[in-house]
Amino acid sequence: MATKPAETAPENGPSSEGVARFSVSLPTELARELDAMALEKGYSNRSLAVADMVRAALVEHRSEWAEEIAGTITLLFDHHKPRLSGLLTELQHDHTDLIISTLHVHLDHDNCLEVIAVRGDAVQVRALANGLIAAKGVKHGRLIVTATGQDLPSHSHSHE
Ligand code: NI
Repeated sequence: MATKPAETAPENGPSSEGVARFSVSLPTELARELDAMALEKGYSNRSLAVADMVRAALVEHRSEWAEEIAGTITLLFDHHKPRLSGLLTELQHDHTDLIISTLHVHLDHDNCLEVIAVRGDAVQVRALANGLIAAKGVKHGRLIVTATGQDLPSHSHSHE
């Protein structure tokens, strides 16, 4: 059962800068692993790590019902595969309304890496991603969905 999150504070409003403190009970081993992971990932404290994990969970939860999503489609493919490059290009030319930018990297003699930034109607973005990823010859593909950023509380710094 997906419930819509409560209204958030006005963007960059003073209340969005506040800090809520609460205690969480975790099994000892889980807490130890959390601290080890936070350290390995370079967080200066446990709270920052947990806050990022909460944001990631919120993005995933909201993207399940969001009408508009943004993200990247990452594709790894062999450009020697007959008609694959042409097909991928054609699919992208048919969806210029969803595609913000495409980065193409010639990884080595055979392999190409393409990272496609997308934003738009969730159903259309997912359909485009599925079409690209399912194309014969694509070795690996993923759609990473992020929030559009408009309703997600951030770190205390803001991007003006
Ligand atoms: Ni290439």
